[in-house]
This record gives sequence, structure tokens and C-alpha cells, in this order.
Amino acid sequence: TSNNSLPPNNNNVTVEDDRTGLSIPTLKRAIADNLFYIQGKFPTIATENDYYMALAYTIRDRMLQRWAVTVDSYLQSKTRVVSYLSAEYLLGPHLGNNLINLGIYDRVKQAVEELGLDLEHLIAQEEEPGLGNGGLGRLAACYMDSLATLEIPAIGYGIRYEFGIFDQEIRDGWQVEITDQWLRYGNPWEIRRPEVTYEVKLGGHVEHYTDSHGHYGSNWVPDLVVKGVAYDTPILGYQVNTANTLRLWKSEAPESFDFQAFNVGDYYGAVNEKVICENISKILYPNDEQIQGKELRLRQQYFFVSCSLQDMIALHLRRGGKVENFYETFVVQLNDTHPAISVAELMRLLLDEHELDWETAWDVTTRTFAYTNHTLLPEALEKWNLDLFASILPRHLEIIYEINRRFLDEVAIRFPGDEGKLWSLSLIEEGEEKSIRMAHLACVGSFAINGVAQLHSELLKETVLKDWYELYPEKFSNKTNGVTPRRWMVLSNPRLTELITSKIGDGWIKNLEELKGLEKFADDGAFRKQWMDVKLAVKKDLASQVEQQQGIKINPESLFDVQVKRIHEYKRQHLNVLHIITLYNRLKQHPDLDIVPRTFIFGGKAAPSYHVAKLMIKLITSVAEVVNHDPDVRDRIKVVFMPDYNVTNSQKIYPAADLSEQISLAGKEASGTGNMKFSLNGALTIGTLDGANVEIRECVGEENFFLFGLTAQEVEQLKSSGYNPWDYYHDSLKQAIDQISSGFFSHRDGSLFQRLVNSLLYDDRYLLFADYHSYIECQDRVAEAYRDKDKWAKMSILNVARMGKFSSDRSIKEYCEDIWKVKPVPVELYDLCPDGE
Ligand code: Z15
Repeated sequence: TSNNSLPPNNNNVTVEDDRTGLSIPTLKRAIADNLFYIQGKFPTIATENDYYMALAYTIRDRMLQRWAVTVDSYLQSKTRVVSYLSAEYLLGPHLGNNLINLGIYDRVKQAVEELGLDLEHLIAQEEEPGLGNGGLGRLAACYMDSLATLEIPAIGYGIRYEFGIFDQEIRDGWQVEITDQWLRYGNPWEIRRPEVTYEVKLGGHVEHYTDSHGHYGSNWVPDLVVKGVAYDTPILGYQVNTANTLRLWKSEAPESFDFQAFNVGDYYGAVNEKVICENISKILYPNDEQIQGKELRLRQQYFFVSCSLQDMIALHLRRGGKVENFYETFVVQLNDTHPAISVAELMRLLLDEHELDWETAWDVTTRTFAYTNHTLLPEALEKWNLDLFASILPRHLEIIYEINRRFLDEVAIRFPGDEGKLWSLSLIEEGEEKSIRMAHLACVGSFAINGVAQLHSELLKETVLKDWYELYPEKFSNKTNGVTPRRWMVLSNPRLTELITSKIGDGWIKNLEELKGLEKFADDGAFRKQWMDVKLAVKKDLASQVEQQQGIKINPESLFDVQVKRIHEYKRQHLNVLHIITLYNRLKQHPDLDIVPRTFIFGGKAAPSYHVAKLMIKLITSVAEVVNHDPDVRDRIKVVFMPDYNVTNSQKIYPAADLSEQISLAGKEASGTGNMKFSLNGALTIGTLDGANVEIRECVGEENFFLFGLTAQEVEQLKSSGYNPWDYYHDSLKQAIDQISSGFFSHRDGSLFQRLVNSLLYDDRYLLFADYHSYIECQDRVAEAYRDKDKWAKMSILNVARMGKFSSDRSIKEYCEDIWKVKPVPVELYDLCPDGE
């Protein structure tokens, strides 16, 4: 069945079902119906949000048949299901995406218009589920979209945080965090499954016993039991029947609580315990690539992992499977080490709850898991303090010790007499503070280990996982990240989508390599003109939004130079700032200098406890204030910090960019995925040879990519030969730094940015100074290139035409073939209730 064709309107159907019909009169009736029967409002008093809710339920109704049939067909079938375990899902709003994937966007737009409403306004009502921090969570969301689109049986497991990533406000140039309240007005996309619950133990101690057959057993006596309740959200594929499930766990107190408290009379104690239980899924930790080792975070990780594995085992048994064949039903992908406790938890479930012997349990476990590493930053590698770990997961500590003992025995045989190997591979880090190395647990328990871009995967094997690669080379592979063209093109850039489709048809939406077909239009003058017209129209949209929201007038004809991503020293937003100051100083020195007008756009959140990152935001806004108001600049440069960068806002930003800033220090950004979204929307990249930039450059052609900076190898060499930032501290760089530290941008307050300046002058871990000159020189080339609009148009078209590789569909196909060994299972719609009973 095609989603684009009109619903069957044959002779025996005169009135469409209000819950499934797709004709415009039916859609209108359904919206009005939901407005009254769900929101309880007449049109006269309904708010825009009421209408959004009514529309959301109308669309959900149209997904339910696909969803129920998909779930049912997986239960019936014998094929493997991919289970994606992630502590974060940065989904973005559902409504627009579901309309695209159902193929009914235009029709619903018309229906809504006929009701006197505007679809874009309604879509804008949705509060996005910000259940992630940045790239890692967004990748999980893109992968869920591709899994469904490719008709792969899959389930995503995670945590239903009550408060997602904070909302960011900028006050006096500083970041202020505001609690996210995405559930405030209810969430029409999720369904609570009160019958799908599991108990999760925490704390306490372990008792050992020998049963009547002489078998050893362990009995974990917890001091707290929490209940996980499933909340399911359908994830629809693009123009297919598959609707997979995202199952997020909410923590609650078990029912038995109130009862116990009543008996004992300890009312305060019981309520307190209830609060402790509910706290587990309350809030997302707002750090990206920065661990804090907090107890609650470990509880969160274990909580969702335990619920998910118990659920998988239950589903496997329901399919008639035997527990020792678990891996035939599920292959479990660990999204970083956040769910790595899975390895110990599956062992515990198999040993203690299902009474398998160690060898069988270990065999099942190591056939089940695969691990994706997302970072090389040492400060982001998860370690748990041993005492903390023992106090929450005493049984898992025993299991980890036993895994480690057996593993190190093997290592000792492989590398006789090599004490160093034992130290470096051990799951336990010895030293002043003992800790558990979660990446090592993930490596030992997984049959596959991958990085997220070619360079990253190579560096993994040479650095943080070197010893593991030596031991198990066959486990390692690369799976370069990708992004979904449905959200990041079709939904966010309808103008470009239409232009591209008018030339090459719409096959590219599912098969992104078809964008290649645009290459032959790159020299077509009329097409270039249309291309640049689209870009200009999109830039005007963003410009008016900026003016409306911040009162800053920006010139849509200027070069939109954009850096949006989490604020982090390794991503080097401050290098971008140094370029702005350099340009500003040139203008001050030569007021009539003919420069290419630029608008610098920044966006991104800083982890609340990451002081230097917050100071970087203050630096951007301070430089903006000076530059934007200096009459000598004559509006030739403008600097904008877009507050509250999130999925919703980003959908308006990527399409409007001319230049994409991907300027991390080589070797630090594992992949990046924003880099792909920009280039796919026709921005050119200025970037280092880092992460997926390397592959993007290979694909789009080096002549269509602005490269600068040291390579990862050169970085290593420079660091080992003793890097000294003072060697680079002269001329325009010195001038810029001295201005920052003298208070030029901070009302003569010379102390404000001192920590930031000192971190550069006396350490400069991310080699800003070493890359500065190369960056400035490259930016000058960018400006010159932008003067020739026709040439620029060609480069932009070629970027898009050659980005086919970076679809998350391609990434997922590689996971399916190389790691998961699963094939598409098309879902046929059938009536689950044939007699209507
Ligand atoms: C995160 O967003 C990423 C890695 C991490 O280890 C954590 Cl904790 C969070 C990002 C990488 O920084 C980025 O380069 C990559 O593209 C993304 O994960 C998805 O793989």
C-alpha cells in the first residue's frame, strides 16, 4: 500500500472511519472530535495547544494499526530483533515527522487550514522530548528512524526522564538553566503500559547458600526495590508499515510500599522511600562527555538496563524460546558505556534467576552484546568508584570479579609474564581509588566493538582500546555515523526538498545516494540561481526570527557562518571567537576595508557545572555586544548567540547556513553529526581533519571543503615534543588575547575572562594557538570564495550531491549486515480483530 495514494474509496465504503480515514473531510471531523472528546473543548474556547493535542491524537490514531501489527508480527516471527540500549534519545518533536513518514503532510495542512488554523503553528506547539544531551542522543533518534524505515525489527530502550535537558536562557550574556517541563501539558505520543512492569533491586547485601543438590547459589537481599513502568512511543518508518517501539522506563515505588508503611506506622519513612524510587527517572544528567560519578546516575543506568533485559527475556520466553537461546531473539547494541552494566546484569539474571551455569550464561551474554564507543576523551570514559558500586550493586560486583578473574587467566596465558597487560586490561582499576572500568566491561562482554567514524575507529585501536584490539582484533570495526534525511532534509528544509525533487524525483529520501543525480546540474546556471534563491529564502526566515526574538537585525545577503553544538573546549568555539576579533580589529584599523559581510551564529548549551564552557558563552555574547554596536563596523559583521539550541531550533538553523564550523582539535571529535546536517543542506564546511569531517571531505571533494589545522598525528607529535602556546603568541593573535584579558570586551573588567585566557596561555590543551594562523588564512579563503556566488553555488550543490553516504540508513544497513545479522521484515497490514469483536 502506498501512503501517498488516496484511501480506497470503493463503492462499499461510503463513510470513512474517523480514526483511520485520510480524506480531508474525515481529518477535519476527527480533529474536531478529538478536540471535544479528549481535550474537552469547543472550538470557541480552544487554545492553539488544544488544537495541537487534537491533531496529535488524530495522527496517532492513524499510526496505531501499523504499530499494533508490527509488534504482533515480531512476537509471531522467529527473526532476531535489534535491541538498542541508550540512556539518551534526543528525538525532537514527533508531529511533523510523523506527518512526513505517513506521507500526509500536505493533506493535513489543507485540512487544518480549512479549520482556520496553521499547521506550522500547531507543529510549533509541541514541546520536544529533550531526553538527551547532544550527538549521542540524537544519533539514537536517527537510528530509530532508519531502523523503522528499513523495516528492521527493533526496539529502543531508555529512560523516561520527567525533566529532560534544561532550557537555556541568556541573561546578561550568561547561560541560565531553566527546568525542562516537557510533560507539562501531557504527551499524546506515549502510551503507559501499567501491566509491563519489573522490579529492580538496589543496595543491600548478598547471601550465599548451598542447595540440597550441593549447588551454590546467591541471594541478593536489597535494601530498596523500585518498580519500572513501560511507556511506549511508536517510531514510524518512512512510507512503510513498520512502526517500531521506543520503550522508556519510569521509576515508581512498588504498590507494597504504602501497605508496609501503614503496618509499621512509619509514614515519613515510606513517603521518603517513595520519593527515592521516583527520583531515579526524574532528571537527565546534563553533561555531554563529562562524567561525574554520581550515585543517582549509576542507579539510573542499572534501573533501565535491568528493566530492559527482564523485558527482553520475558518477550523471548513468550515467543517460546529457551533462556539459553536468548541471543537468537535479541541482539543488544550498547550505545556507549552508559548501559554497559548490562553485561553483569544479564549474567545475574541467567545465573541467579534462571539458574544457568556460568559457562552457558557467559556464552549467551557474549553472543548478545555489541558495544559502540563514542569518545576518546579520557575524562569521558566511565569509571565507577568501587565502594560506591558495591553499595548499590553488591551482586554485580561479585559477578564482575568473577568475569575479571576468568578473563585475566586467559590474558596471562596469552601474554605469559606480562604483568603490565594484566593491569591495563583488568576491569578493575587499582590505585589510590579503586574503580570499575565500564569500557572494559563492555569490551569483554561484547562480540563486536565499533567506533563512529573511520578516524575515530583507527584511533580507538591505537589508543584507549589498544590492548583490547591486540587481544580481539576480529571484534573491531567502524560504523560511520549518519543522519536521517527525513527530519534533516524533508521536514526541516521543504524548499530545498522540493527543488531537488523537481530535478531528480523523490527516490533520494529513502536512497540518499540518488542525490548524485544533482551533480549534472551543478554547471546549470538556471539551477544554480534557483539553488541560491532557496538558500536566500531560508536565510530570510531565520533573519526575521532572530530579529523578532532578539531584536538583532541581520543581513540575509551576508555569509551565514554557523557553529551550533554543545559548548566544549575541545570543540573550540573560542577559536571561532578569535577569528571574529581578528576581523573586527582589521576593520578598526582599516575602516574602509572591503570585507565580505558575515553573520556569525552560535548556539549550544554548556553543562551547568562546566565553568569554562559557561565562560565561553559569556565571551561570545560579550564580543557580540561590542561588535554589533560599533558604528565603525557598519553592520559588516554581526554576532548572534541563539539561545536554547535544541532539535526544534536546529531545524531552522542548518538549512540557513552558508558555512559550517567543524573546528575541533583533530583527534577529539569522535564523529560529529551536525557536520553532516549542514553539508546535506548545502553549507560548505570549514573544518579540521577530525571525526567524520575526513570522510565528508573525501566525498564532497577537497576543492569543495575548507580544510585547516594540524592532523591528529601532528597534534600528537607537537604535544610529545613539548607544545608551548607562547611560541604562537604574537601579532593579531596576541592582540586579540590581550584585548580579551584587558577587559576590552567586558567593560574594562580585566578579571572576567582571566580563567579562559590563562587556560590558553598556560596550557592550551586543545591547541587553539597552534591552529590559529591556519584557521584565519582558511577563513580568508572562505570569504574570497563567497564573493563568487556562482562558484559558491556550484560547490554547495556538489556538497549536497555527494553526501549520500551520510544517511543513517547507510549506517544502519552496515550494522545489520556486519554486526546484527538481521534482515528487513516487511510488515503486512492485517486486521488484528477480524470479526470486529
Ligand atoms: C556524546 O554526545 C558523544 C560522545 C560521548 O561519549 C558522549 Cl558521553 C556524548 C558524541 C560525540 O562527541 C560525537 O562526536 C558523535 O558524533 C556522537 O557522540 C555520536 O556518535
